Amino acid sequence: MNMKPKVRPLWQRLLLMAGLSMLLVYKLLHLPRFILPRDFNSIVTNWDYKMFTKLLGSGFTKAYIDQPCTLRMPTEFKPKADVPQPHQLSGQELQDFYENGFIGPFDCFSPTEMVDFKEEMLALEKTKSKTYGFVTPRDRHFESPRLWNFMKDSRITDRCAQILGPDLLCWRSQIFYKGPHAPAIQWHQATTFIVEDYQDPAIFPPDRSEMFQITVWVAVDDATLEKGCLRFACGANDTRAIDFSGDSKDGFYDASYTLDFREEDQPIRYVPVKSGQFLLFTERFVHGSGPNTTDQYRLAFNMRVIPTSIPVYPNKKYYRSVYNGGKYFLDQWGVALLRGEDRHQLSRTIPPEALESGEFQGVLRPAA
Ligand SMILES: O=C(O)CCC(=O)C(=O)O
Ligand SMILES: [Fe+2]
Repeated sequence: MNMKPKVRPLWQRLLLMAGLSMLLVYKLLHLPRFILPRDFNSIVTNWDYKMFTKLLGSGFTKAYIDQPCTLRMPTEFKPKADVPQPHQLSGQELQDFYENGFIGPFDCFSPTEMVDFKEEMLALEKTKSKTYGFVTPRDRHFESPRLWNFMKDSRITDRCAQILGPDLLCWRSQIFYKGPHAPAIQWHQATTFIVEDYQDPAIFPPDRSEMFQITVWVAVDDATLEKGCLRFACGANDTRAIDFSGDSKDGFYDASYTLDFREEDQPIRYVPVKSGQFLLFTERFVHGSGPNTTDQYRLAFNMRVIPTSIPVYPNKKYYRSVYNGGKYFLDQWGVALLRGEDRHQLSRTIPPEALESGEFQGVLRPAA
């Protein structure tokens, strides 16, 4: 399903509601799914009852932004991996991550290192992706060994390991170019990334109430308040609904909606990040970034990090993106091992040599 369109005419909504109600009955009665076309099968399999009732109850004007879940707080804040002392997170930092949704900024690369990397990123962002065949900011680490080397820097990955465990994958990266006077990035959140096509999640954590993913966000330029640095709604980790009947002026790239969320309900933290520093945050918390009110652009990149025990896009050939419009075929996509060892081998994987050279060399496939 595509979340992009505005609310449809009443007759179409009635038809959609009838169709979705049938799928709900199908799910309730546990009828055999294999006879259903793939799209319907995916909805019956992957949608929670809450997702059905939100969309049906609102007359097709509201939906959960992603697969709904609430974070379970750990009973103690202990690191899940041993790392060298300079990269160690304190118990307080671990607790802050769970409570506020982010930690940092941490110093990492020098502004000088960022200077000509910036030129490479800007050029890459404008060219067609060899992986997907069109211009997209996604997954350009497959083509840029320098970007890949920054991503797997131990100052970053050791910190992630203390939250997620020692063996880590990156399943997606993205370049974030925010042009001069670009608008805010709408308040948003994501859990398993079913948000892309509302059929299949991208990632399949065994327990959604755990902390199963980290976003690493690296500032290539200074991300000041004026240039639209990131902002976080501290504590807002339960999955919200979006209302797509309104006429939201803000957006998240190609998507337009209003999140069921009020800024005054929790502290909002604006987090300026200097060139070469990074933040760790969790996409499940409500976050966004302010407008760029300056004449200069703001450049950053992010990556999504998970433990190797989580499968990504199993049996999925392509997905359609709401946010970065387009049909993303996955035959040249794979996860990339950032740290440790991948003992599980659950997902298609880009061979390390390909990441080092930036040349596509096929994708390693999990055993059937
Ligand atoms: O760079 C931004 O402004 C937004 C980044 C973001 O939302 C993300 O990395 O998940
Ligand atoms: Fe985000």
